[in-house]
This record gives sequence, structure tokens and C-alpha cells, in this order.
Amino acid sequence: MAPVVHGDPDLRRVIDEDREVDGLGEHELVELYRSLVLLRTYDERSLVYHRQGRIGTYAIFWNHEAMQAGSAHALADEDWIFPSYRESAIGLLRGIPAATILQWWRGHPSGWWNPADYNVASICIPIGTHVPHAAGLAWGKKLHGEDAVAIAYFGDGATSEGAFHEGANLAAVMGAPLVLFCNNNQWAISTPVAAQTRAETIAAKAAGYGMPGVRVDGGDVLAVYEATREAIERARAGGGPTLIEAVTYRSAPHATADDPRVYIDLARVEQEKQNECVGRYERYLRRRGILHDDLEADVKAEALDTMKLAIAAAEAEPEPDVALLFEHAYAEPPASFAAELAELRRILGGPVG
Ligand SMILES: Cc1ncc(C[n+]2csc(CCOP(=O)(O)OP(=O)(O)O)c2C)c(N)n1
Ligand SMILES: [Mg+2]
Repeated sequence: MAPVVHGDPDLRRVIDEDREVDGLGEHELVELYRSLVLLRTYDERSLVYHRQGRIGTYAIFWNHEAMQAGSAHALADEDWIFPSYRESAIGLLRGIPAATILQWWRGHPSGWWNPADYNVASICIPIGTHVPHAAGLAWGKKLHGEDAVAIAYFGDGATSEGAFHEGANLAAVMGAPLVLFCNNNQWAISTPVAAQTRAETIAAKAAGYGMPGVRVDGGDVLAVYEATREAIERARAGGGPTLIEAVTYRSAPHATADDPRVYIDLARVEQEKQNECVGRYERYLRRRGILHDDLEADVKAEALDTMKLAIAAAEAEPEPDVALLFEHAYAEPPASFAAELAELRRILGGPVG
């Protein structure tokens, strides 16, 4: 696949064309900015918390915020979100407390939520396995005569998985109200997208399922919003699923356990950083006279406060009992479990029993 460069005519853009988006007034534009900044702050603080040993391995989503906020803002409250690990914090935009998501990355049981409370499914680590879940939920909503739409987020690598194919095909055949949102950051850990598929684009795969496929600049929050809104409207009107390919270039390590310097194009990363999605939107808002220094400072301070309170709340929760490791797998646990739990307690210095 040829590298995506500025001015690529295939990619939908709004910011670089200095267009306006119908239906987005000043209030909505500022709310979108708040969401972008909240996600950026969550991500940057999480990297620090990881380095400080306060959360576990973390999947960085720096410069993926425009794809997440832009698409999430196009949804109605009744619509369902199916995130992958890359969108771990997208639930913030649905009111899930930041402390809950931090607890998820800490492996704490309070890091799980009831999906029906927020219409946000569990964060999916196995690549692509949530695509059939989203297709099934969307189809179910249609069968019940409900208006809700589902959106499933996944990466370029996920489109090589059987689960992606099964979910996309099922959704198309059943006319399920689903948006398949691919963040094409051009890497699946160290596998480049050119080694992932012979298809010219990810969006081109949509033809094989008989659904529309659209390509959008993944660093342009407004273009992502506009493309997703169209896909959602089509789905809600009975037009079935759409595959959206949002194109970007991964400009951070895959996760905190990765060192991409041995495989990534560092010059390209530098180029991406110069044009990262939050700054790009800020410049757009400033050109339109909507953003000024005071507002920017307020929004950033608010997001930082949210994170400070969240990590404090997460760390204030008592450690879960280690017995949890042995629970919920068997109706009748094997006899060896009792001995193993006792040994674990002895090693950890806790109460025996
Ligand atoms: C079924 C499955 N196979 C392998 C892995 C290991 N794995 C974790 S992330 C990843 C790369 C996924 O790349 P992509 O779909 O492009 O998403 P990105 O991480 O770039 O957002 C792989 C192979 C996994 N989590 N699940
Ligand atoms: Mg990828």
C-alpha cells in the first residue's frame, strides 16, 4: 500500500480543506475538543503511571484520539460500542469513570463494568473476536425493532482474522445495523500492513461483503465524525453495515512492552507527530475563533484533574483477595485448588485458609 500522504484524494478530509460540518455548532465543536483532550490526557498520564509501576502493561493510543472521539460523537446514547484494547478509554466518553478504566489496566476486579450500564462492551484483547459479538448485538436490535446501532473498533491486522470475516459477512447478510471501524495505523505490532494483505486498501475489502467501504483521514476528527455519522444514519435507516477505514500511522510503541525503533519508519513517525490530531484540531478551532488560550488551559486542567483524582481513587481501593484467581472457572473446583491457594497465601504472607 502506498504511504498515505497529505492531499491523498482517496481520503475524506475536513480540517485540511477548512470546511465546516453540517450540524456541528460551536458547542458541539468544543465538546469534541474536550473529548479529544480527555483521551490524550488519559493516554499520556497512563504512560507515566505505567513507568511508575502504578498500572500494568498498557496499549498506548497517542494520536488515535481523533478516530475514537470523532466516531463516538456520531453515536446516540442507545448505540453500542465494542472497543479493542486500543480504545480502552473510549468509555470515558460514555461516562465510565477514569478510575474504573485504570483499574482494568491494574488487573483489579473493580475495573470491569456491566456493559448494559453504558452500552460499552468489555475491552477486547483477542484480535477481532468482538466483531461477531457486535454483529450479533446489532442484528438482535434489528430483530427487536429497536433503533440502536453497534460500532466495533479494530486494527488493520484484525482484518486478517477469521472472526472479522465472520462478523462482517453475518452483518452484511442480515442487514445488521453495524459500523465496522478499522483504525489502520499500518502496523500490527511489527507486521506492516503491506505484509498483512494484498488488497489495495482495507476499505476495498468491503466490496467482498457487499457493503460500502469508505476511507477517511484518521487524524482529522471532523472527517471521522462526518464519515461515521453517515454510516450510522445508513445503518439506522435499515441500510446495513459500513466498513470505515481510518488511516493513520502508529506514532507510539504498540504498547509499553514494545520497542518499535527496530522496525518502524522513524522519519514517518516524526512527520506524524508534527501533525498529531489534537494540535491539528486546535489550529482549526483557533482559525475559526472558537479556541483561545484560556479555554485551552481550562480544558487541559480539567482533564488533568480528572486523571489525578482517578489514579488516587484507583489506588485507594483495597487489593482483591488472591482467592479470586481460583474462582469463577469451575462450578466444582478441583481438590488441588485448596492446596495451591494455601501455598499462595503462605508465599504472599497472607492469612492461611
Ligand atoms: C487472536 C489474537 N492473536 C494474536 C494476538 C496478539 N496480538 C496482540 S496485538 C496484535 C496486533 C494487532 O494489530 P492491529 O489489528 O493492526 O491493531 P493495533 O494494535 O495496530 O491497533 C497481535 C497480533 C491477540 N491479542 N489475539
Ligand atoms: Mg494496526
